[in-house]
Amino acid sequence: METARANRLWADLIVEELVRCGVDFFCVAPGSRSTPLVAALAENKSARSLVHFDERGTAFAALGYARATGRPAAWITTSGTAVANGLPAVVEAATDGVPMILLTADRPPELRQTGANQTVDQPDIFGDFVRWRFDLPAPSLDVDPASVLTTVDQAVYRAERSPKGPVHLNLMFREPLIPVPQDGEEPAAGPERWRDAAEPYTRYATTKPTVDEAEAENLWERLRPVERGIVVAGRLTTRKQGEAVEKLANSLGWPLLPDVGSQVRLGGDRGNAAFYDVLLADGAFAAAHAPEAVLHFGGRALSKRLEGFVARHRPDPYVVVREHPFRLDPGHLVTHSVESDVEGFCAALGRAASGRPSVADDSWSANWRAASEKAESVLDRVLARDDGLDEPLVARLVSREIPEGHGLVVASSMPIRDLDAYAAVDGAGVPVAANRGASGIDGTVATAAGFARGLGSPVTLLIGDLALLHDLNSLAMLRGLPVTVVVLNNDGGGIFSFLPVSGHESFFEPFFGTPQGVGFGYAASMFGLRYDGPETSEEFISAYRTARTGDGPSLIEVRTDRDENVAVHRRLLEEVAAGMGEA
Ligand SMILES: Cc1ncc(C[n+]2csc(CCOP(=O)(O)OP(=O)(O)O)c2C)c(N)n1
Ligand SMILES: [Mg+2]
Repeated sequence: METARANRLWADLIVEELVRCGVDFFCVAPGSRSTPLVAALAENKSARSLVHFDERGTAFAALGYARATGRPAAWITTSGTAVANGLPAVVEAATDGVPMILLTADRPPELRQTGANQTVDQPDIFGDFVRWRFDLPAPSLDVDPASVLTTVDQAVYRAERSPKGPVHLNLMFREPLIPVPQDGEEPAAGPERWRDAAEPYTRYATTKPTVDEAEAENLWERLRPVERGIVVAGRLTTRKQGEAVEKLANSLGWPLLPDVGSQVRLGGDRGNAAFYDVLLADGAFAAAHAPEAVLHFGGRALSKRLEGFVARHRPDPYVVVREHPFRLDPGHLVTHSVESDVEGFCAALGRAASGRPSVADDSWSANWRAASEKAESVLDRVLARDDGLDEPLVARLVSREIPEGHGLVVASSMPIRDLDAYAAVDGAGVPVAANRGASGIDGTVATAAGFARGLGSPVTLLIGDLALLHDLNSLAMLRGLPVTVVVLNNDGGGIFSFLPVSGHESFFEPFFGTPQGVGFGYAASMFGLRYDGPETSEEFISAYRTARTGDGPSLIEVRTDRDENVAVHRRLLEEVAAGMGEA
């Protein structure tokens, strides 16, 4: 009975200490070895949970939750392959700096490497994708319970401090896993000073990487003589960060190129060069707008054209500012790398610049802005020409129709590229989440479920058919959540039709196009989602408006054709280039 009591005590300590540290959302899949943790969770009044049968989905839900709140969620699993199913989300979280607490139940040492059931070598299973890992001993009433608390405190700190990311606690439990309730028996208790408080046992002071004022001054010395610089807002985690970058760009007089993940691409400042990706497809524009310098904030920007454009012109200085120490320089072009919190850096550079103002060429940023506005008006004109639906149009309609206060999750592949390139600037400035650390097409529905739980508001998910099939079972997580899934069903991997391999007719279709010939109406009814299949933009707007006002989940399926999609994209870029020529 001692063992069962110790299991319960340690599980209670772990769950309660996580809650005290601000980690009060738990993503759970059923299993036996994790019983003590789940029992503790179920009885903790401040803890909330999301329960789903697939650990890959619960891990991505934890990721989506952290993307919405900036705080880690805890992921609870049983032992064995259940743990391995967390790897895709852990890879994404590690690559994109998203905090997460992984609590994996395990068998005790005497059962490891013995052929015992559902027992695998799991303490180091996530390798270097976790910021910290710790293999706790099996619970025992002989071990100081404070050691459990300090371990949890350290785990949360390591997940949340820079570089943020996943942290793994492997938790062994010996049977019996849970005490049989006994009348009048006192539960085993934690340390006294902890029991009497509501605080974590060890409080960690929060830290942020900040830039030294002298460094900011030096940097400004290098940037000040630049007449033609650009500011790139890559993937940022909050709208406040995006706005700080916008403000800095405006005060420098440099145009801002906002990536879809910058939190200011949608509903951002009208002065931004929001259509830079479309503009850079125009050879004449790109040749006439070579930047001398680049100031890049946050994660990688999505646009391949921007990457190529910058690589061709080799700007110097090329400054990268992000909140982690890792290299962000696939083209090996960066001259200055700054690890700093984004808002702090913008303020410091703004201060440095206020004494010695920028010499930026006014017509330079005015040109970018005017060209971007012109590009958008051409796009509107071309897209309005026929009333059928195509993929760029759906991305544009979603960006215009999504209401303030909602959230948007975008899948990898064409949906995020279309939103990046074609989203309207006059829509709502909603938070945008996308798994672009490792750019997987997996776990996207689950990410949207976690994002909706974290925001506590309705979410739209824009996704391709293969990405939706890949995570189909996560539709079960949407029950009761106001999530609208907009699926662009082009019957396969539409992105591959843009690549040179599409010219290889002998093997392209079976190995890359991979048509599945499915419709999502049956999936919608299987998982209890409202379903619509609009064919015109008017029908789409009406279906979307109905869906987004509902309390529950909906699925809107738009059927498109992969070859036609390539033609539509080509036509749009040609018309914009022609329109720019006229201007
Ligand atoms: C987990 C994972 N497997 C494979 C890929 C490679 N991949 C990138 S896009 C894509 C096709 C996606 O198809 P769909 O979701 O229908 O979007 P579309 O390309 O049609 O816009 C694939 C397989 C990936 N990024 N992630
Ligand atoms: Mg597709």
